[in-house]
Amino acid sequence: MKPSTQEDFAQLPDQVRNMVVDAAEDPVGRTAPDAVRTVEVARATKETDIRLTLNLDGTGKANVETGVPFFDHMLDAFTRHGLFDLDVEAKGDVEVDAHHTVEDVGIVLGQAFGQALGDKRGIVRYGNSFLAMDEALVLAAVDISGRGQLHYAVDLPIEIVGTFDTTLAKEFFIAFASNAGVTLHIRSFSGENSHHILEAAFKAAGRALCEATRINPRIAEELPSTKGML
Ligand SMILES: [Mn+2]
Repeated sequence: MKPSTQEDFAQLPDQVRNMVVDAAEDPVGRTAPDAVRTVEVARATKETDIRLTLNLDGTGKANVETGVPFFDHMLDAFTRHGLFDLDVEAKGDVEVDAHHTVEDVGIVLGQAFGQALGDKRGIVRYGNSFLAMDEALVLAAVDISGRGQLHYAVDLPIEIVGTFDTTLAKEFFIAFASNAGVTLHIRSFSGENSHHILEAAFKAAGRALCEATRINPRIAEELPSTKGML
C-alpha cells in the first residue's frame, strides 16, 4: 500500500509506515512520492578526480570547488536557480587547461541526474525557462527523453571571460546532456556581455531542469510517455 499524501502517510500504523519508508529509500524503487532522490557519484581518470553529490529535491545549496573559478560561479548559479543541492569536488589537470575538468564534471553531473531520476515515474518530463539577465536573454528547454543530445545556439561576443574559455560551456552541456539522457536546447536571443549570457544560460538550464524533474503527484506512478518507457 502506498500513501498518496503526507497526511495519508501520517495516518498509517507505525509498522506500515516503516515499510513505506524502507521502500522509498530503496535505490531500485524510487517511485514513492517521498522517495529519496539523492545520489553520490565518483569518477577518477588520469586527467580528473571528481566526487559529486546531487539532491534533485534540494533548496539551491551549492558547494562547488573545481579549481576553475568562473565554472564554479556557473555551477553555483545552476544549482541555486534549479533548487538542487550540489556538492562538487573536482581535481583536474588545470595546469594544462580547464577543458578536461569542465567536460568531466559535465559527465559526472549528467550521470548523477540520470541515476537520481531512478525509473522516472511521475516526473513532469518537460521544462523550459526564458531567462533575462540585464541585456542578455536566453532560452533553455529540456525533455527528459532518454536520448541525450544538445542543441546549442549561443552567441558570445568575446571568447574569454576572465581566464575562462567560453567555448568550454558548450563542452560541459554536451557532456551533461548525453550522460543524463536528456534533450537540451539552449539558445540566446540577445546579449552583449559574455558573462551575462553564459550565466543566463546556466540559470535557465537549472530552472528548466527543476521543472522537468519535479514529481507530479497526479501521475506519481506513471511514466509520462506514450511508449511506456523513457
Ligand atoms: Mn556573475
